[in-house]
Amino acid sequence: MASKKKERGAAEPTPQELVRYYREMLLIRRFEEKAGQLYGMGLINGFCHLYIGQEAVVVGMQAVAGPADSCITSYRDHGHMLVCGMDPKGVMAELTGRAGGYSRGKGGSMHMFSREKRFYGGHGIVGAQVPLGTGLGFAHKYSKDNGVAHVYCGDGAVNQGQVYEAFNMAALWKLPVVFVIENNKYAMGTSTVRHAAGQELFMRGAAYGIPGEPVNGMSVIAVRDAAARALEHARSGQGPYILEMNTYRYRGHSMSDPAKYRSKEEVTKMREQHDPIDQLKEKLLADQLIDEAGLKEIDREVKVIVTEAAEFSQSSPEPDPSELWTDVLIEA
Ligand SMILES: Cc1ncc(C[n+]2csc(CCOP(=O)(O)OP(=O)(O)O)c2C)c(N)n1
Ligand SMILES: [Mg+2]
Repeated sequence: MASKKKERGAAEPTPQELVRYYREMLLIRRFEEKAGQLYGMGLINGFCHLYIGQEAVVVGMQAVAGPADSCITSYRDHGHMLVCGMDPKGVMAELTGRAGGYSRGKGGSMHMFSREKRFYGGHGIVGAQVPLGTGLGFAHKYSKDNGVAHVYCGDGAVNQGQVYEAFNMAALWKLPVVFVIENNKYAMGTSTVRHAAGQELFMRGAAYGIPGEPVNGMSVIAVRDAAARALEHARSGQGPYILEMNTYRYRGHSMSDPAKYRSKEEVTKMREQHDPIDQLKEKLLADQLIDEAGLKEIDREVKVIVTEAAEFSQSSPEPDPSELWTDVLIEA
């Protein structure tokens, strides 16, 4: 039942796996910093929501994902795409609205998909991905492919009515879905204390008999452990599971957020004391799983990937004007 933790988690991560998680989190961080820069230079237009601070959540979830699992999230989606294995060049080029982008430059930051990588968006309507993701869970069950749908949403999104319709059906039909609530403490400028009746968001499925647990979303190891438990539950036919990831975003809601609703001290404290990348780096060094030279090499590799993505996002041409008429209506 809700909030009751089961004993079983993931097997201990190997040193190689821990280093991989570090690399993946760093890739997201550097990619997002670069996207922020390109936005500042006027090369990215429209909305752009960065994932900086929340990296451990998607990296820990994907660490124990199954080969057929699918993923769907909100507009804060760049990190999810990178960890699902989508090409950083295609993601960055979509941000700059170029033909080489995942939606051929016509979708932008919030609207990218890859059926090949089983990433189903990128959704700008708050909460809309939750029923869609429940549908992915239905598809997994119907096709018996042993997959689980990883359905991400924010703390603000869980106040949406459609989320509870989805919870009801997912529980009723025992669909293989893990609902991942990324509680970064704010929905735009409104804190959870001001927008949510009850702060235990992992309990929000209790009326439907959906188990839930709170997770330290700043620790990739804690996320991985909870993810293994939740995915096992869903994959074995016991129905949906809720994970409330307690996390934090360092940047504004979107690039156009003056951030007047929280203090600089609050952000600094999270960055300095709870950063997911720094914490894992310290562990890797303390356990002698890597040395300073090894860390520098990862830094360098990540920088190359991000630089190449940024270059591609500027050299790829803008979509041809004829593209205005494609993908608008589909023949019946
Ligand atoms: C249905 C709907 N209502 C309002 C908005 C405007 N809006 C965009 S993001 C957002 C806040 C969502 O916060 P949360 O779910 O916590 O996600 P986060 O941005 O923190 O990742 C709002 C109200 C929207 N896009 N869609
Ligand atoms: Mg939020």
